[in-house]
Amino acid sequence: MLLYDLPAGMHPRRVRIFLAEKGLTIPTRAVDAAQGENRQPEFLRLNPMGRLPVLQLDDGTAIAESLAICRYLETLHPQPPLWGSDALDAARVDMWTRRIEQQVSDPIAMVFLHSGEFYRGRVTQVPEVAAWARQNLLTTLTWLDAELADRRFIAGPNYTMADIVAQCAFVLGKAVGRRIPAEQAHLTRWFAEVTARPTARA
Ligand SMILES: N[C@@H](CCC(=O)N[C@@H](CS)C(=O)NCC(=O)O)C(=O)O
Repeated sequence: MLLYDLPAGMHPRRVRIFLAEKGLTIPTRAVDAAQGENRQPEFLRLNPMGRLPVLQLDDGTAIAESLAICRYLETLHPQPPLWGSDALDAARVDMWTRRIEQQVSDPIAMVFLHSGEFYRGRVTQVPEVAAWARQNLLTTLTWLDAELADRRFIAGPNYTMADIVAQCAFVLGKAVGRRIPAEQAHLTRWFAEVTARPTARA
């Protein structure tokens, strides 16, 4: 296997943390997106979307999409479970992973895409989209803070894929000026705990 990585990217970071939590090491190749390496024909053959991460299997098969890569690795290496340990648990993790991706991670990515320096000249940036996402996130964070009032992690008592997606989003959130407000005590407590894990800087 070979993992095509973008060290500064939010989505590739999900996979690196996932691997570290599993205690797995996979040969990794950093792709130079700043120089457009991910838009070259060789990379587009792996992922026509030109995005990272991509996991290439030994037979050449390429799996793109960070969640699909983690799901695949979870099936191969179920311990320690990061996607639930029975059907109900797995459904809860799926439910929360999807919610976090749609409500938190995608809007933070939108702020970055539509206002960040990296994407200037690479995509059509619409500042209003960034402003809308930035504003909308305030409501979302209030909701998530209340959700975390009575449980330790996003999907329940255990650290899961949903936490990984959320922590990676908030790391990017800090960089784009959408930090967790200090008064959101539950979310702040959760973020301090997940970012103190030895795997957080993988
Ligand atoms: N939904 C995809 C999103 C992948 C994505 O947007 N990756 C970004 C880095 S975080 C990327 O490759 N950006 C480089 C570019 O668009 O040129 C996933 O979960 O893997």
